[in-house]
Amino acid sequence: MRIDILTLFPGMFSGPLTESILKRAQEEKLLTIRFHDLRTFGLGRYHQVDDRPYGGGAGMVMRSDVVVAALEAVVREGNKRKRSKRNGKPWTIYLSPRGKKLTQIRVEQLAKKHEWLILLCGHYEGIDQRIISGGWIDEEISIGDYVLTGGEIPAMVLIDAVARQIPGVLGKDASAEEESFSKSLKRKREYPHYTRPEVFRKQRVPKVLLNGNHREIKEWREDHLS
Ligand code: 4FD
Repeated sequence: MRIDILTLFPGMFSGPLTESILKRAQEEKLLTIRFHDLRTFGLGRYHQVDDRPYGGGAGMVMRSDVVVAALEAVVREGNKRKRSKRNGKPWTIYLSPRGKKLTQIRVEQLAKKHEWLILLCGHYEGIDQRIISGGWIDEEISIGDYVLTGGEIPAMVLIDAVARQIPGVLGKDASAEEESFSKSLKRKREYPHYTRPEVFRKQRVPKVLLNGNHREIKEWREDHLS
């Protein structure tokens, strides 16, 4: 999967995407992430990307001409590379607190349906509405009902959730576990988990989990679903 990120703060992404599982996924070319600094497309001497809202009010709005220039440049560049591979069309997502709430179901659909995602991270009060009404955005997504200073952290959440659905990104054990966890999420029921040490601050792991009797363990878990 290829993911292009349009952001005013590409530096914010350096941490989480270059560690652990996401790092390996990129090394193994299962995942390619590219960053695009929106300021590069800004206008004039100060590379202006935002402006005052028509009709007045607080805050600033990201300019349609700047954002669309960036989106079109990213699509053009993406189409040049690796046309041989099944690149498909990009699916453009705008991260916004007004978007549709992200769920595990939607994460799984995105990973399955799209080989190429473009993520637009908004700032200020948001983006000019004509970017959305003009058809440059396929989907507006929110990671939850709260407001953050920008769409960067939501973009990272989305990337992490989608990346671990790409075949080969998680180890074999983890993906088997994933399947049942994902199912359990869907019915929102879960059994308690334990790992070493066997005794922690005087609390023991339930004895049944230590005896290796899989039928008894299965029963115990069924009896202890949340
Ligand atoms: N809950 C989320 C996404 C973005 C964001 C922004 C309008 C503010 C939270 C558009 C206002 C974008 C979320 C940037 N905060 N902040 O997914």
